[in-house]
Amino acid sequence: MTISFQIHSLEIPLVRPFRTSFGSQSVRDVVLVEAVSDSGVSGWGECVTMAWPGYSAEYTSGAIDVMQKFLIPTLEPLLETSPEPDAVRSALSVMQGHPMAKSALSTALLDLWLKERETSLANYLGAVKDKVDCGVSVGIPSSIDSLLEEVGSYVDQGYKRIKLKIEPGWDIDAVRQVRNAWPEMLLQVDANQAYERTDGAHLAQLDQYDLLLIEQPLPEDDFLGHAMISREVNTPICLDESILSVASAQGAIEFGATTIINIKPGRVGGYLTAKEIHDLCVGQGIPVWCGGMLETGIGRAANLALAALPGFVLPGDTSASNRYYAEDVTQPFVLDNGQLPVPSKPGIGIEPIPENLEAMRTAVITA
Ligand code: OSB
Ligand code: MG
Repeated sequence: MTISFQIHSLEIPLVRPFRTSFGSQSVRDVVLVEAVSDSGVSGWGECVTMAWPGYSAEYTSGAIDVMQKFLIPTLEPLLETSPEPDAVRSALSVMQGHPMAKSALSTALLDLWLKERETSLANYLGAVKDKVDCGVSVGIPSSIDSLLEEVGSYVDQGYKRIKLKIEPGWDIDAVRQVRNAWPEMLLQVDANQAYERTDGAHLAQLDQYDLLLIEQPLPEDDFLGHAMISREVNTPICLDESILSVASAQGAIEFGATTIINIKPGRVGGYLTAKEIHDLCVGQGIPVWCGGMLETGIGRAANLALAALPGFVLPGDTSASNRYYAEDVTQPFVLDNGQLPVPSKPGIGIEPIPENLEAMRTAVITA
């Protein structure tokens, strides 16, 4: 075998705790996958799992386990030379589920493959921009005062869109206060599955605040429920957790469960499928935007390439490094006029800084 993998586990403190309807975190435990060729070149991919299965069924130690026990052995016959991206995806498709683990491995291999071809990920995917507009996702804070303070600091930094995390008990009033303070700001909310089918009338109270969208009010598998909510609420419904494949995107659109889609490469098994969902949405007139999973510079670099495709017409959760981390594992991404640059170097266009990787690392496994 000429390509081997190193699975790096890191712990990086968040600049402020991030609370959503599914839980709170103050440290990001990150897994970076490194695909090492015997000519000494490395490709990198980030595994975006959370430590616990609160956002989706995947979780970090489970992802490491499935990579080691099943996914890497499945890829082994392909690793004599740098494999074609499509071959990697079809090999991994014999194992069910675990899109985030698959995405981390396939992105590391894709980065390596693109470096050999001296092509950037942005170029490979069909990017049409060299900078992208950035939004920011605001966790559920302890009070309205701290919400207004946090939003104010992001507005001052130049973010082009604010997303508030909501849950029952922290929704209508929080939105009202932010809307009153910033009447013109692009504003949207994300419920992370915290509501029920019967909450349509409640959520319709948000219609008066001119939101871009309401993200994922109901559980992941409830397409019918989202279609029911869409009939009661005028604000567009946008699915995140429910969109796991091209087929689920197609189904959700047909069903009337969603009119805008949040694309996260980790959630759909990698950048090839993310691009296919983008292409489907462009064909159907469905606007898309790039979601985030509190990535380090490794995952962020690749997301910026994706967000530069033409269908990404809304600002994404592609915030600057300092939104999350006092120090990133890579050179930091710095906001400039509400935008981040799309990396243009070969592959994902960035690598960990060796000293930072070592300082943040809690474990490394060779697989
Ligand atoms: O639902 O979009 C989400 C973070 C972790 C898990 C799920 C979500 C989020 C965010 C933050 O909203 C996005 C980011 O800034 O990376
Ligand atoms: Mg979301």
